[in-house]
Amino acid sequence: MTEATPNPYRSDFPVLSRKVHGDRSLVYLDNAATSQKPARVIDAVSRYYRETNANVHRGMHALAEEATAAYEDARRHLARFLGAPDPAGVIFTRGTTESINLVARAWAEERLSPGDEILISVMEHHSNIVPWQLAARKCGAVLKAIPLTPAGELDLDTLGGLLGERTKLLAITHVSNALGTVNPVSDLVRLAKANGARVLVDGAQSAPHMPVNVSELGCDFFVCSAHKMCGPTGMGALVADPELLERMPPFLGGGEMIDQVSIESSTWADLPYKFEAGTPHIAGAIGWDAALDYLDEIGMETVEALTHEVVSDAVARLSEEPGVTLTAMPAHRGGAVSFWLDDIHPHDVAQLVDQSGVAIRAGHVCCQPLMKHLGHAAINRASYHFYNTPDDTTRLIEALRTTRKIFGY
Ligand code: 7TS
Repeated sequence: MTEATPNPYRSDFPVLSRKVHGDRSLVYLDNAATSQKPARVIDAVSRYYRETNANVHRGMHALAEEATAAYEDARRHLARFLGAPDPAGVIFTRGTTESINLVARAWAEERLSPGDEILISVMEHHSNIVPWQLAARKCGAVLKAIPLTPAGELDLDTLGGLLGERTKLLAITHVSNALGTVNPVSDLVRLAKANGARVLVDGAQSAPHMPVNVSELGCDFFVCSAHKMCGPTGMGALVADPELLERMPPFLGGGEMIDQVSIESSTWADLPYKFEAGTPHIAGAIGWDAALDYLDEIGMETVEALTHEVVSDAVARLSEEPGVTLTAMPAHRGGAVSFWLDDIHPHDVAQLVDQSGVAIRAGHVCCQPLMKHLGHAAINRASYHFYNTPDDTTRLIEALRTTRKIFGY
């Protein structure tokens, strides 16, 4: 059993000190769904509504100017955080899902012809599958998927047959939300680009846990969500080369995204506003900025090292635990560890574990094609962040043992 290790960041998160089901102290292992928020992010959002609240980019008064400055500071900050050279290429969206839909609609549907191919993988979240199916249906493109090895990694031996001259887009997750696998995206970007394909990297599960530099990755589109990065929900981004975005039509029409409007036609605003129709999630941007400040102070190398440490310990102990079968053993793993407990239904497991105060996820975790590959309808998933500790895993394991007893194992 691992000794309790003090984690200096845990106390920054108010919710982590609460109890559930009476007197059970909360163990939060559902960070892949959404991370918890440190007090300073909650305070930044609250301060914005208390002291500043105004619409951006249109007001001619003090509050509107302050709100606009704070909103644009957040954009510049995210560009720096992700290594994007130009904030004009940072489009604020509602999250990863909306960002991918934006690219599917404004790039894929516009650029692809019948027979062109979009390559994804079997481990993708539905958000990185369904938008491409919708786009493919409209433009006649074909969707193909890289299969997986038994360890839960991309089967790179198949790439020779899948990545060809018809491949116009590779849309791939950086880190799997279900298996935890960290994919070799730099190598994949190089290979895809050598074949003349564009690349979208789904960074929903990488940006929260590791240093990401989109310029070094070399991808055309990078997408992520604030709420998995200690920031607010309803907030995310698409990061792309402004030159590429310039050549794409708008995704949504409305206020903010126009230059001139007549009854007959309209012209578009400059980037990034062309893709930000309507009043944006101003508090979301401000909260995200505070979250990025927090992550900057800790350092993403430290975030990655802490996550790696707590997850490696969890993998080692869960692998030895009677009745537990891990779904994957990738060589490189992010924050997620998924498993089955004997043949107990994952929903029963999650519900019983919750009675002990331990929050994990059960189900297909928005990865039904992956479930088909695994041959199960559902999994259990414990997903960690840098503020989790080995004690959390101990509580999970105790709760799993209780669950087994209840089911007569
Ligand atoms: N891509 C990946 C890899 C994800 O993990 C998620 C969310 C998304 C896309 C969609 O992000 P959103 O912010 O637009 O919803 N993943 C999960 C999860 O694993 N459990 O709940 C949400």
